Amino acid sequence: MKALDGVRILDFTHVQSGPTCTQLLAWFGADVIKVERPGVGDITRGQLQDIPKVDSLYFTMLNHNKRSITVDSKNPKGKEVIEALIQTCDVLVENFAPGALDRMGFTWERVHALNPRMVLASIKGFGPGPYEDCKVYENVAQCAGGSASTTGFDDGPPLVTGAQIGDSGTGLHLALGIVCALFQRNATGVGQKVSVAMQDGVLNLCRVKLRDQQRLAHGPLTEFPQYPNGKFGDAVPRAGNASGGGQPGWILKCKGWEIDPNAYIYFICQAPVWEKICDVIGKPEWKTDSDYAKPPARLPKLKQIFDTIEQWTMTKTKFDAMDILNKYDIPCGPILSMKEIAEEQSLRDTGTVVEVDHPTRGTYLSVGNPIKMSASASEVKRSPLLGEHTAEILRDVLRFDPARIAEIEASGAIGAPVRAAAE
Ligand code: CAO
Repeated sequence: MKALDGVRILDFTHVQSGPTCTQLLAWFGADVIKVERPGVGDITRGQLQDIPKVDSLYFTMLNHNKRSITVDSKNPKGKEVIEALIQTCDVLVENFAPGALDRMGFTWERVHALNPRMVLASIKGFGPGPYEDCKVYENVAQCAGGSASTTGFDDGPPLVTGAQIGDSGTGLHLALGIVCALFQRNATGVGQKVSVAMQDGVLNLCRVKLRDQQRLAHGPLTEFPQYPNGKFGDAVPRAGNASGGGQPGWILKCKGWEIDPNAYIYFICQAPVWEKICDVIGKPEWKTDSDYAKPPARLPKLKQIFDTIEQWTMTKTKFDAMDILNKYDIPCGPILSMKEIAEEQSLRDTGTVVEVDHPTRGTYLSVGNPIKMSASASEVKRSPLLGEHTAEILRDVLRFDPARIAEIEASGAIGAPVRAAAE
């Protein structure tokens, strides 16, 4: 049994943010029916294609464990199919541009009237306000949510991060909202609207920076590299690789850094292990020197301290440094490349990195469910081909009879279902 067995999702999502959400729900056992435009499908099927005419990794890695039905939701017969799906499903998830679902005729009032138990879950770029009508992609959300202005080095421009905090981060938030709404429905019997704006999702992940904005009113941010010699303006500056928490940290070079762009380690000068750090790096005198012994005394000298520690880390590979530092409980982390992560056996063992077989692509690597549950194991099943399950959903989920299916097919509302080559 899986946690969300019996929950059926009408998945109107596309690109990354929404599909992340519905993929998670599918991993927990929900029956996710992805609605796609006939002949076109989710635009990501054809984006960043590495193999011609084969669903891209962009698509396959965000749409595992789902079924695909092609329906033209603007065709009257297609609308009938969607309405029937709304009446059969528990949740409708969408991340269209603002107003697109309403223009299709599926306003909250209409959805609620068709199925009062349905939860309608939406992602938009912005919440109500000056930008509510804007279309938004990942990096726009990172910029508007406070991430870009606080990422990078002080003497450089704002930077976006590789982690997809705008898209995948917002999908995660939405998934939690959906599960909560379903939980509430158990008590009330009635669905509700759940909305997450990408700007809000990013800001939620940048909460510590809004913390720092308020600390700034009371003096310089002493853990930032700008302290004590640089200038602080009236907004939180970019902190380089400084730690966002109360323990100073920085990225330091390791052996081989001249040729390997990832020969680095993140090193945290955690106060409780300061004396061990001093011993490991060969500076035992710092243990008793009043200029170094206590955290406040170290704050103005962090650059010099990290430079000294780096002299030690540069004599070790990042993995050797990690082994040594861990023996002393000194918090640190190697900078792992995607190649190293892909090859890491322990991630394969836990199902966090999985090999998936696909009928037209062959085998590829994906990220499995990072949330592990003891009584709801996730198995990663390949993404559906475009319209692969159209016939089965009309027949088995909606229980339409052959005559009705023929009528819908003749209307052009569902296109031509494609079947898996290997099945
Ligand atoms: N049948 C018929 N029409 C369909 C359909 C279907 N099955 N599925 C989608 N469409 C139509 C929509 O109704 C819409 O038509 P109208 O503009 O006439 O109403 C049209 O396809 C395009 O939808 P869209 O505007 O959402 O798509 P886009 O490619 O222009 O914009 C995006 C993409 C992501 C910018 C926009 O959807 C958006 O801002 N979404 C909210 C924020 C979000 O999730 N962003 C993350 C994207 S991942 O980086």
